[in-house]
Amino acid sequence: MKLFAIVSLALVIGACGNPQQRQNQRQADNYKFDTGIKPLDVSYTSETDPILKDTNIQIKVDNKVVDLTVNEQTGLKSLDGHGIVLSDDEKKAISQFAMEYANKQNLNERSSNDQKMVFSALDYLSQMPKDHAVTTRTYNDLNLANEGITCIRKGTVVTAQWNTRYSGYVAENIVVGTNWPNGYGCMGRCGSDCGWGAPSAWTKDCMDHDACSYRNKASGGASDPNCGDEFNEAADDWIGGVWRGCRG
Ligand SMILES: [Ca+2]
Ligand SMILES: [Ca+2]
Repeated sequence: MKLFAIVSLALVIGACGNPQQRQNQRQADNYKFDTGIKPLDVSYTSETDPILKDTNIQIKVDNKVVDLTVNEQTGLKSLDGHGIVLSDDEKKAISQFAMEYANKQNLNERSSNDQKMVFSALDYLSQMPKDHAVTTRTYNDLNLANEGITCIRKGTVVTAQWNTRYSGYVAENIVVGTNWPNGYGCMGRCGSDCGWGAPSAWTKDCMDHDACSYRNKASGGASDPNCGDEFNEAADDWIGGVWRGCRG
């Protein structure tokens, strides 16, 4: 009888603790990118807390590290690049890794949010403006410049707004989804050009960034000092826009 009581108590304690549910879910993968000079290692780890619904993603290229925290309900919470600047080869390596990852995971609309976030984070970093330093930013506070995640729909007219080194405010009315030349197809889509079919987000901050970087490149301006801030403000859109339902 006493033994039965002890066994029962142990079962009850075991059920309450339920280590299966509380354990963080970890994923990781890596890739070697051949630059022709020395190979670059790219990797990611992600760890999801099933209670808080927070996922910490760490992306490494060579010895450079970017940390992101994403919440299943609120989207991108923070992005910390520890002040790194990515070279063209490093961005190419991250872009290749994003493709490898998407192929391996068979990324599609029905993929998990975690998988979409890892892919979008890699895709975002691969499009970093030249000489742009990735610093620490949080995405909980919205202001006039960072409009959070505002969905836009293909075929509608949106007023893109941005600033440059010389001009405090520039605005232009643009039809969402219109194709501009030199890699600017699908205006308003988060990501370069029209992508290749992976789920994409279409948002206001991504339109602002597209328009800023197209107009500045077209006029010979550098992308970072003019559009680095628009790029920062589009991070939450790029990474969380798909699961917010901003499908264009
Ligand atoms: Ca935003
Ligand atoms: Ca700007």
